[in-house]
Amino acid sequence: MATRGGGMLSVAMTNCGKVGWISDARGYRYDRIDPLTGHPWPELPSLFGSVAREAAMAAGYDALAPDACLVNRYEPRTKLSLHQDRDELDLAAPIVSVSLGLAATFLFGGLQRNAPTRKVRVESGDVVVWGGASRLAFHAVAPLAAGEHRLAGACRINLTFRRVASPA
Ligand SMILES: O=C(O)CCC(=O)C(=O)O
Ligand SMILES: [Mn+2]
Repeated sequence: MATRGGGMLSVAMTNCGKVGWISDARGYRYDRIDPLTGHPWPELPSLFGSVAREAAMAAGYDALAPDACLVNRYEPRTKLSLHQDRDELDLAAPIVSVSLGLAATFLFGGLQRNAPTRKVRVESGDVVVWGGASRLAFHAVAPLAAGEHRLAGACRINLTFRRVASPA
């Protein structure tokens, strides 16, 4: 995806669910339409919904009913800069993040951009959940180390489940 500044995000992204997170020359936002196809995003598979719901509950939050799943694909050397997930209208719902494929270093900071970050190694199958007081915490992914994963090959796939719609 492109950025407002005319660059490209190094991490490849797509979505499933009612809305998807997109970035282009106009900036970033959630949209019901995939700009690449002109069609709505594929439905969020019910198994994905169960994983998100159960992970949120296991982490002590209310059951999450995700309406968006951002799919990130990292190749070696790609990274995600420090940011907050704050484009969702429902900030009461946690974020559920599932890691697959190559391991990565997830950096989890505080509510201020300059707060120190904690390094968390995330391996295939690991799930990170943040919400409540940490919902707007800054976070990042360090440049991916080269490697070969038995199932995913030379890449890491991350799924983040989000509740975007405003609470009823
Ligand atoms: O890849 C990850 O572990 C985090 C992804 C993320 O923060 C995002 O998509 O907003
Ligand atoms: Mn994020």
